[in-house]
Amino acid sequence: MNMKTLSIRILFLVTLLAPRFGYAEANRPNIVFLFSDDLTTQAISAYNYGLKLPPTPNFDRLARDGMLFENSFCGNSICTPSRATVMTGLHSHKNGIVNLGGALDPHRPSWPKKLKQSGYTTAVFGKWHMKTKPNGFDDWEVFSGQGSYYNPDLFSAKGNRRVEGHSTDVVTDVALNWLDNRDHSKPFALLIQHKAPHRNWKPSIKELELYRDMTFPEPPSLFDNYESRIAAKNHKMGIDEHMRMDSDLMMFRGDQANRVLGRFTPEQREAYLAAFQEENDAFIANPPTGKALVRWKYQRYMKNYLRCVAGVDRNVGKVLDRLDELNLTENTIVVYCADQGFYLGEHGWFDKRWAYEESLRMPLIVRWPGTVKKGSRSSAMVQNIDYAPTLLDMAGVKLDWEVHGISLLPLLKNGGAAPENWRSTIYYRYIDGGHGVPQHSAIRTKDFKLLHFDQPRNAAEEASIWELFDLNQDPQEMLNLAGKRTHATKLKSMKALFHKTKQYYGDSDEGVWTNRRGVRFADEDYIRPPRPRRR
Ligand code: SGN
Ligand code: CA
Repeated sequence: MNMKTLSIRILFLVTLLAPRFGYAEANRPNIVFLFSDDLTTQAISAYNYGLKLPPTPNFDRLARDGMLFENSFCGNSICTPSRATVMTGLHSHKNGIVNLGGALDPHRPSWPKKLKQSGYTTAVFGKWHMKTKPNGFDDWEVFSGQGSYYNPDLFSAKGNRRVEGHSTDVVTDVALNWLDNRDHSKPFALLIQHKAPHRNWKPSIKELELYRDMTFPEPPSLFDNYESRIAAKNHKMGIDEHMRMDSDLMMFRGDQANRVLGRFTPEQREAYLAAFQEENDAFIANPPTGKALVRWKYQRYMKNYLRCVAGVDRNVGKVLDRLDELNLTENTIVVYCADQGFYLGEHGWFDKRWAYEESLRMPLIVRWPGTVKKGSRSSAMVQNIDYAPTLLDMAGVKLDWEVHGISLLPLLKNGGAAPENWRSTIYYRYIDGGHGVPQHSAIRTKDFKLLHFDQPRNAAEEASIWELFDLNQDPQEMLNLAGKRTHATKLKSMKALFHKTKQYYGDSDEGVWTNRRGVRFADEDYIRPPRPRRR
């Protein structure tokens, strides 16, 4: 046998036996999936919207070392539905969760489940929010529902416990502890899912002093009058009318603090009261009214929201540092994203839900040393339906169920450039109905957006069920062009594209969209079984 034949035989043997001894596993990339709640692209300095908001050094560090997706969107801008899409690769009308109250079918395929089946060790910590127990994970410890900012209760297969501290720190620490003690013979997928910066914005005490003397720039549409956008007039998510002074803004009178800070330890409460005392006293002594009050609320909102973001950013840094220390950086894919975007005062709003830009966008940054070009940016249209096929593709695992999404691996390998015939339209559908946001579907292309409100709530809405925006001319979406003669041809072609896209994804205006209550699973499938339904 010559040397060449010998080495081929050895190689063959190694390939055959390696999986049994775990060698091949060592080369499969690990995955750290960092997910936060309601953390919007405007708040991430790497997205660079020129808003002069504080820098986010650790998100920026990820972007510098990886790829940032500039045109990343969700398919339904609300928590549970978006999370179900991330897990399954399917839009809401096909994944079983159409609104906030939905529960994930534990028997459905998902990317973590598939990774586990293929030899990964998998774990999820923090905000899960899909009611049923996380399935497809070796370990999980999650909140039930929204979870608490302070001293959260964590539920696991072993029961539940309360952990003292701020939820962002607690979740990171629990996750990093798992990382240290995991099954080292396998590649891992670790999902670290933060509650912050979800309402009611309660930053960690570590961040309470940040931005104290700063005045944030106001978005030009803070005092939007919704002219030409009839449905938006009936919103219930205004900073002026719907944001609560006590529980949302920490502006306490009387004994309100005791109720709002009910879960806090005496020390945490003391730190909170001290941090807001002076400003609150000044407010009570001379309460602003009208527009001045909206401005005051906007500033307080921004400070607390951005302090929560700073806490997530700090914890992202902690995770990246730990990967460095453990020598895992080179062979670990880090994905950062959030479940949807959010309004930071644009249109006078907080919250999300609308197919308008700020809540339609979804931050997405991917680092994979050696594969993803450092500091690259992709302008391709990507959506949360793409995550499941992408993550499996990156791990070399075959997808074995039908998804709506497409793997982003070719883009990741190619500096962000999309293959020919990449999608040029994304599809959106929202039905939850909370915060006065009516059911609507939408499509977005690079240059235009079309919204369709299919459940008008009054005659005025009935007369204005289509909204068309020119995203280049009007990036803030202030002028609905649907009724304009100048745009009649554009409206027609966008409507045709809308129907085609809806059909392409197998959606229709009937059926599952009216089944808001979803399927009821066995009691033991739930983190906490729901109360029996009234007849
Ligand atoms: C809570 C919030 C709402 C928010 C939903 C959905 N109210 O109900 O403002 O829209 O969650 O958020 S709160 O006063 O209880 O915070 S989601 O991120 O879970 O979709
Ligand atoms: Ca959310």
